[in-house]
Amino acid sequence: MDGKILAASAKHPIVAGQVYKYGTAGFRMRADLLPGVSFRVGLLSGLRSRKLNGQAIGVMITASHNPAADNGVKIVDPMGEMLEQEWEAYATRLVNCPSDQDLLETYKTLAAQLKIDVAAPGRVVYGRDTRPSGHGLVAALAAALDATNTEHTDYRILTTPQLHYLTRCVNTEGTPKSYGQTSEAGYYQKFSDAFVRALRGKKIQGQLTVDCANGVGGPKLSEMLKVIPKDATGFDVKVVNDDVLRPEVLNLEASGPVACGADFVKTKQRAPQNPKPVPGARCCSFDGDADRLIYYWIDPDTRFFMLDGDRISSLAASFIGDLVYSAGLKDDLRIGVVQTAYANGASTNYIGTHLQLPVVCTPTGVKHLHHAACQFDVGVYFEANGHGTVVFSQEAMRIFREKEPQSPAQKDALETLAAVGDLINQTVGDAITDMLMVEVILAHKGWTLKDWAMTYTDLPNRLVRVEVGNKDLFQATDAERRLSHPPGTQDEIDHVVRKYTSARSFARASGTENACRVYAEAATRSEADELANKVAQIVRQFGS
Ligand code: G16
Repeated sequence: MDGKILAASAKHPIVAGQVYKYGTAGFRMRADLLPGVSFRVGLLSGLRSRKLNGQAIGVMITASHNPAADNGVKIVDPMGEMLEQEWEAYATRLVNCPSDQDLLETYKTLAAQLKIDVAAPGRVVYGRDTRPSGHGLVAALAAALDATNTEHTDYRILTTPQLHYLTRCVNTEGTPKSYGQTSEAGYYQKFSDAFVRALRGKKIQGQLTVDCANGVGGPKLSEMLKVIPKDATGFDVKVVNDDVLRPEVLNLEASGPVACGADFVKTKQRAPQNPKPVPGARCCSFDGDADRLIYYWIDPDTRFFMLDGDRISSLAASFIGDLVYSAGLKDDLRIGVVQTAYANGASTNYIGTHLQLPVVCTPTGVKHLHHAACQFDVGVYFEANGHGTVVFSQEAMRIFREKEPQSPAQKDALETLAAVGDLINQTVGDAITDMLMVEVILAHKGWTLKDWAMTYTDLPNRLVRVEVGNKDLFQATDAERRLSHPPGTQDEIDHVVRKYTSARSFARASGTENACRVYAEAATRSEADELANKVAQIVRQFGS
């Protein structure tokens, strides 16, 4: 096997002088820097599978919200969760080996250290988004799997959440924990069935326009819509920005006539301009790999209004909380909400004070939020950027199915909860299933987006991306709410923040882009903008 690994590695080298790091969502950078990374991730995922007794490991090739020229490689654990954190360090170590020989030795050392039999059976499943560079990266990955005799299945073009779904299905098929059929068709069927059940005969009102960021979500949503019965649900969807044949338009970020996608909408606080949004129409945007969702509408009076991840989170928490109460389970199940520092202060306040639910704050990255959410029986987690889901414990799902109802209202609540639990992708945030969940909740409540928006008033906020010489100088602490490095930066930020009323601001290095992010909120729009710009200026100064 050694000779095979050496020969294959020589064909898929890393780029000398480049430092690679497993970041917020795996390795993510310019696609031409990645073939060697993809090869080495193949080696690592084979090891991970063998360590876990041959369970399948998932690998997704995507750069999600990043520009079309980027790509990324990330590893998915057997139940569809993100790779265990300890293994991120092994991945970083393997990927940075300077030579093929060094790589082989590190591979063998890791195997010995972790007591892994490299000759045992291993299995990896993988998929990619629509980026043209995905082809070559998949070939590099497969070369590593062949060289190490690891069984592998190429599921080709998928959304990221579909790959997470398939990974869990492969590992649970034929067991009592079976998550669904191991196929793309199985994904559509499972969530479409749950959608119909969760609606419980209610009809969705009005058309929904879905901007798919010209990414993989476009064709996949269209497939889903073929399976959802339109007459029974009233679900009328207009799919826009679903051009996956021109890679250059993939979640185009620069403001301009074709800018689109959830990241654009969230950061620029504007609707995509193409097609021109119809005032009053219900709209939402996905990102490039369909794991983020943002709702919005153009109000004839107040113009653009956005309902982001915080809003989705509070909507889901209030709906599920009410159902749990109606089902008579208030004292049996712990519901909690997980957010990051980017959550609008008004949402945290609403969830804690009005919904009376515990709120936990974690660093950015689904891996952190998911883990914290699993500590509850029902854990609602969303990042403000629209990435998130609701996780139900096995016990909660069992109670929904098996509890003997004491009244028709309890029966209704229990059946709705069971259906909602099936509707929400349990493996990771999923724009398609999250969207179906939001539509179900709005239909149950009989709400328009305006009704939903009335639940609380957001503090004006601004998110800024700041290019710096070396983003790694910026190290955060306290769930990323403060900077420990470079020394002095946080003092300056605190000093500026103190000048504003009800203000909050923080800066952190992005784990997916070569930049820092600055978030600010304050009592007025102009103050939030001004504060964000001032903090961005501090970051520029310390980062140069
Ligand atoms: C990824 C992660 C998200 C994170 C986002 C931005 O999303 O999965 O959890 O919020 O990156 O992270 P950062 O601020 O560190 O760049 P996606 O949709 O790009 O895969």
